[in-house]
Amino acid sequence: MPKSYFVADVHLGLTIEDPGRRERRFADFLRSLPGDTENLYLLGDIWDFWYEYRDVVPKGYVRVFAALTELMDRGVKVSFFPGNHDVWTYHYFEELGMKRLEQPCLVRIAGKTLCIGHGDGLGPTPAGYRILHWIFHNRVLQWLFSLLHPYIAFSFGNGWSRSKRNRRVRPYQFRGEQEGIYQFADRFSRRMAAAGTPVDYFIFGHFHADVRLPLPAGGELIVLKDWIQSDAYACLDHVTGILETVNRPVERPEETR
Ligand SMILES: [Mn+2]
Repeated sequence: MPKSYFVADVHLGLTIEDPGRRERRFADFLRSLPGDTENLYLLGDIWDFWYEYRDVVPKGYVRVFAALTELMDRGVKVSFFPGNHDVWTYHYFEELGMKRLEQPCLVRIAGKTLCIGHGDGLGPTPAGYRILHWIFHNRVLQWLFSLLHPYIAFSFGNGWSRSKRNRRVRPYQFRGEQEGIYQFADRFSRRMAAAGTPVDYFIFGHFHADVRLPLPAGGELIVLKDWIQSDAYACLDHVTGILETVNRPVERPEETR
């Protein structure tokens, strides 16, 4: 039975918990995808900080790239969205064979309509975030950043990401209907339903929360958990049309002893 998988926020390279173990967990997940997998959607922030130059890419993540290319060689279609931590991908992922998508993206799989993306900046968003988003996506600033020596660029990028993580002591509390992403999905689903093409599933990452909320106009908002303390993904069965979300907390080494 053909299937599509969705995953977000692995934050490869982030130096909390055990980054090496996180990479292995993710590579194991990719390798474990069944033979009838048709699509894999990477919903952003798979890398905690990705910055590529025209001819140079960051070192590391070899197991993940090997597993991804193995999947594509097997015929699985792999698509990715840039998240807010891995905005700066230009050609490399496409060179590997992955398809770049921009959010919010409508896809139709097995008779179901899905609206997918990373989820940052959709719906009402604080002004500070919009400014940061503009800075990150500005071509001139990106070009200026590319003139920095990688030693400086990566100290800056990794430092930014770590400071952002350290400021957040407790996991993010998803505010349900108050959340901009919910309001986006609510409005979008009403418009689509009125046009006669209702959305069945909205699937996003970014919030590091495990969420499934029914929408008033029909359909469901799904937010995927991150990979920092769990293995989390969603799977759409093409035959039944059912979307299953999995969130498996990682066993701590002291718990296995
Ligand atoms: Mn994010």
